[in-house]
Amino acid sequence: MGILNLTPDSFSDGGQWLDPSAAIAAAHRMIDEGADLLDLGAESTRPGAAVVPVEAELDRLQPVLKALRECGVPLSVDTRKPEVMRAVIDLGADMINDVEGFASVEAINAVRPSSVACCVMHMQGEPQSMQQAPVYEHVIQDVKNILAQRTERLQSAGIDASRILIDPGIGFGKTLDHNLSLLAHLDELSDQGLPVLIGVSRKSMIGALTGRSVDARLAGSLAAMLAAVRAGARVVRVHDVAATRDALTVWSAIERAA
Ligand code: HH2
Repeated sequence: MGILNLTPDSFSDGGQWLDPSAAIAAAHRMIDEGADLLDLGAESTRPGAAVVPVEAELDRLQPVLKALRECGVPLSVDTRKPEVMRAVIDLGADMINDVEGFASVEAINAVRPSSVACCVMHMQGEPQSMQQAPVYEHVIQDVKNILAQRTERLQSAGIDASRILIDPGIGFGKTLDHNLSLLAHLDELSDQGLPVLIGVSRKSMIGALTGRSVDARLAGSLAAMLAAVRAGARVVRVHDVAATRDALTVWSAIERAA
């Protein structure tokens, strides 16, 4: 899953794709490099990020979504606002990626009448404050329980399990140790065997482990990505599609020979 942030302030690629024609070109480049789907986001959720009004979020998304409708890969939209969900579904989005994990009835109602896939992500707290003091009794069990509650509510609302992915939300209200435990135990996150999506690309946990700045975290991101795939991740959300594709090609050839 290639990341396309249509934002001025995303932590690693903020401002690069604000111009729709640059964003559309970047999307085609990621598809050429082997992306199987794209995730379009118009509001940064990095720690401390400002909330973007609905109109501004839609103004950023609409031209890019319209231009990419026929691009040949499914389009996910990373949003936590029900109004934005409804509008992008009307524009042909294939998946809604909600970092609030469809916590609100409004979010559930926004996806219910459609056939879009739903990525249910776990976040403790709010982006403005989530990294201040995240606390869990037992991080894997706690995240698993919240994800199970959320996915059960979606299913009770009539959304089939085949439409649902889960994501432990690396860096969303988690310390380095929480992130590492979750990455090592991805296979334990769902009793139903729901597919796991993981986003670790260039994140601060890579910086904490390697001491590298955001623009020098590719090697660390690839290592985390492969570890996540080995632990059961089915979709990896990444900025560097070509390098990720190469790493996966080599790693899976070795796995097949084992
Ligand atoms: N991470 C980010 C945003 N959305 N969605 C899912 N499902 N999983 C993630 O791990 C995830 C996500 C944060 O990364 P990025 O989009 O690169 O930055 P920003 O939030 O600053 O735009």
